[in-house]
Amino acid sequence: MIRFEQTFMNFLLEHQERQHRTHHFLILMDAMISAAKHIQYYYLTGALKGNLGMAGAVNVQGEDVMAMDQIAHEIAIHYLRSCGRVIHAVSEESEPIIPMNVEGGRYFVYFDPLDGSSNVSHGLPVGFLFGIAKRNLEGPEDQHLRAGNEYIAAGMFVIPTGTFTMGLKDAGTWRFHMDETMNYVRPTRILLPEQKKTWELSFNAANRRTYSEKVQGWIMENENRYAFRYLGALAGDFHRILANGGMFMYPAIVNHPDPKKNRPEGKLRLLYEASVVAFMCREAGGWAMSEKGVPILDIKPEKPHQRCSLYVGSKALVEDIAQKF
Ligand code: FDP
Repeated sequence: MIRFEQTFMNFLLEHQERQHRTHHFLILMDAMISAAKHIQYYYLTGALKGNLGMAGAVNVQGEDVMAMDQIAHEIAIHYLRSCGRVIHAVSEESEPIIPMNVEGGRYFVYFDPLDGSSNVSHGLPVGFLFGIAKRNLEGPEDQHLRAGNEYIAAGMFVIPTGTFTMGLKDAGTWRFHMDETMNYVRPTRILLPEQKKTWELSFNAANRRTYSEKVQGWIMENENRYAFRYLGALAGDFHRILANGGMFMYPAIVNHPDPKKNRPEGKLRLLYEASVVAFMCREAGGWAMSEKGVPILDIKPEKPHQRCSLYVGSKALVEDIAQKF
């Protein structure tokens, strides 16, 4: 007997029909899925074919080699543009906002096509993260940079592991796995576990002395209570937090011995990193704050590549550290 699993597309079709929605969002998500599969294919085969390298590198045939993040960007742009549903895209790999179907599109897409770049040369997991907001269909449209609480969906592909997690506004966070035919299947609803037994902390421990004294103090008081895990790719690290509970954090760097290396605004990008995980976290029953004491989802972006500090995960932990800010 063949055992069939529900596919992502079928799951989404049911969701849209239940909510009496159009099929435009399905067309957009079909483009996202195609892009993710194509990026995964390159990631798995690129090194063998001599296609991966640092920007500006040259392969053994003397041809220019594109960096994997540039390849991933071009793939994502191709599919998003050709689906016809995107007004503007913001990519981590492009300084300017990228106009697409400005007149007829319905969605704004903010994405990082290859997050966790230090893992690329090891073939270890990287992420493709995205947030989606919808055009104001009733009135004039002047806002194309949206706060996370205006997203309709946000998600992340972990590449090449083959998992895909997506939060849908007021409809939960769901995880899918890639099957042998490269279909994302088996929707599983994710809720952060209440039980502290499995909770983990995830941050770059090498940076801890560069954090504010308050944050360092909280770490000292709490670090022995939880397991510690850090992969160095937000999608992979946050994947674990969603399943096990706990907190991922990338605090502001304010005490670096070389003051030029301080990052008082934080390192991660609001539109396509922090807001994306914060959205999925909210839909899974969790919470996310910045060190300025503002919920991540309430931060209104002023520029496309704005940075912020990030504390995301189980509500009790995020609220606890937020009392120190
Ligand atoms: P990277 O710079 O290696 O692309 O914002 C990107 C990010 O990776 C996240 O994916 C990751 O969580 C973090 O930065 C890793 O930064 P550190 O190396 O400073 O820990």
